[in-house]
Amino acid sequence: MESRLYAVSRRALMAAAPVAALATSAHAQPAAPAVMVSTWDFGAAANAAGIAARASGGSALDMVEAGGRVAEADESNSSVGYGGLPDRDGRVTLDACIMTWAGDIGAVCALEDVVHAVSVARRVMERTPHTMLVGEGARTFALEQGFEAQTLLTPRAEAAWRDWLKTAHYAPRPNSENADWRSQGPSMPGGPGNHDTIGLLAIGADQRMAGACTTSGMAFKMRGRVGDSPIIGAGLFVDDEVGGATATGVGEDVVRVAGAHSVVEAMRHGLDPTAACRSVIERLARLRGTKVAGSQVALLALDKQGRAGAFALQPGFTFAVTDAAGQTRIERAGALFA
Ligand code: SD4
Repeated sequence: MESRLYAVSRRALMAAAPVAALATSAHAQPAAPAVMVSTWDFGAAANAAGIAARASGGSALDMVEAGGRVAEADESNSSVGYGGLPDRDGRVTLDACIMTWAGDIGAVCALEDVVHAVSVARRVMERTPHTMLVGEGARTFALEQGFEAQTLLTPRAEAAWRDWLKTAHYAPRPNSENADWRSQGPSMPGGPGNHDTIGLLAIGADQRMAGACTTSGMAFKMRGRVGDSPIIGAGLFVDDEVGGATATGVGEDVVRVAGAHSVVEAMRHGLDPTAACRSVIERLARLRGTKVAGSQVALLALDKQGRAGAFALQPGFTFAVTDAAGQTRIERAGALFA
């Protein structure tokens, strides 16, 4: 794997240092075992919140929830929670799921008006006899649970949607989550936001693992469309004997190969996290051939030993890896179509 290692102090991360700031402080670090990983460079701030939760006695479940909430609350992130780009009808709809070491799971799909979808997913897990609530039912449940209703469509997201309406052409662009890709302007792949999703995996101080995934889904998707992110086994899977995995990119393609579950099974059979992710990306490419030539799918894994790895269809996927001391490095995954 090609990797860029950026040393970042926990304090800087707690201040949610912009990822551009990370890029200027590059120097290689000996890699300590990771206790938290998350997708994309915006995962650095999420990991900082997770590490803070761990330091104050929180479990792996608390870590991934805390991290997911950071991304959900970040207005500048056009792909998760508040500020997320809407569906083609102009409505922001959120998908999220969460999974523990014990196989407890909860998920929400197409949740509207409630920003912390990851926390609603946790409530579904903890307070209902079910594992997944969708649409109006999810919203009603969230409000009953005391979550506040708020408008998630920001003026910026609305403007992007109105601009998109001029052509109404649906075309996911790879890697738009990355600050460095965004800064290269709209002509680059990944210019204007269309992909999204933060996937998080953590190992608690008690060595138990949990994961979460939260997204506003593909920008300008059809109303009612659900991707991989809230689907256990596709966008997220954790097996406390082995490790966990999460996915980002075109959800339709992740679901086809049960992405996260397939990665965990590959690790169970002895592959390290990078090789496990690679094996599933290669399988997707064999299955779909030229149909995935222009789209992005990226898989990220963390095993029980604290080894992190990732692999993607296209170059440009980055992920944040944090050790128990709160040191974070941003790595760039290898890619099939590099
Ligand atoms: C989805 N997998 O809704 C999400 C989108 C995503 O990076 O991850 N984009 O299909």
